[in-house]
Amino acid sequence: MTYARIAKSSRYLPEFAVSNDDLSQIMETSDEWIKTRTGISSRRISQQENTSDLAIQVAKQLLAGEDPAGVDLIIVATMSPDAYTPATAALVQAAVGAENAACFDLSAACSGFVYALDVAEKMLRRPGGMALVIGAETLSKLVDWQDRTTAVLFGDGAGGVLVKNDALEPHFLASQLKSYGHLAKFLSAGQTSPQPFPGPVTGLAPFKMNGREVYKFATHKVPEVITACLEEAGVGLAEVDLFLLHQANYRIIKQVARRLDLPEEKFPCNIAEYGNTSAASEAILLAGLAEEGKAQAGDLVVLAGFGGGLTAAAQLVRL
Ligand code: B82
Repeated sequence: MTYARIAKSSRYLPEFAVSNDDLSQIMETSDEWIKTRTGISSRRISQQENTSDLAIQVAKQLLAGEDPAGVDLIIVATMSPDAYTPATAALVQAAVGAENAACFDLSAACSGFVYALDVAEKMLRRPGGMALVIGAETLSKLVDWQDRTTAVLFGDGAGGVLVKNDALEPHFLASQLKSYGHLAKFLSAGQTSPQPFPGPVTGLAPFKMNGREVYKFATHKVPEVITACLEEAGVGLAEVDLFLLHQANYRIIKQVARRLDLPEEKFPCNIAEYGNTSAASEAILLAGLAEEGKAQAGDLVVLAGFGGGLTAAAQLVRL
């Protein structure tokens, strides 16, 4: 009997950085306004690359030194896929030559990476098997640059992990995947509408967010799913080394730490640099911390996502 574990993490951010001051040139906003409400200073914006291009960079880094034919599964968590079909994961498959992999995209917005990691762990039954779990977004293509309340929030990027089923002990210790469909209207992007017959194919609607409602949701539900997840594993809050939360807003992260009565130092953030990258955010954070040696093998980590759906998800993993 072997168990799945996170063997490697990686991230890829588009080159082009857009600062708050840059945004204040094209809309009525300011660095001070954005920073104090969100914690964001800058975000990366993709100019030429689509979501699959970002995901492919991550996949290539994850598979360096591995046989791509040994990959059983590729899941791309995204709310900004290249297309409705083909799946972004299929484009990743072709780029890395993972000819034996089952490939699909997973749509759970900013909870998508945690959802996908849980699905991958449960699907990856072959001893020695491998899965790529990637969160990738080009949210800039869903931004209404006339709407200063949402346009300043989002960024593009990708992060992911290589999951290997070769551990002698469990590394995925508990998970809570929650959805609250009755709250769906509070956060949407890419809304479509039925066409009159016979009508042209039309575009997607941009981001719409009821900030007050989603903020209330996040600050109440995230502590709840984290607590339930730890209870399921029989692990105490104090035993956890790091809480890697979706990077939506630094006030949410501070508030969650406060509600759990934990020091903010256990909640590392990169929202200042990259803004809200939805499904990519926890994976980008994890890979960055691993690069800096701040997340290491053996660490006990909670990953927590929350977003459109509305959804909230938490997972306890031993790195
Ligand atoms: S906000 O409503 O404008 N606000 C909180 C009252 C500012 C202090 C706001 C802002 Br600005 C940015 C993000 C949120 C927020 O609550 N985001 C989310 C909540 C739940 C799920 C996902 C998100 C997300 O933004 O991804 C509120």
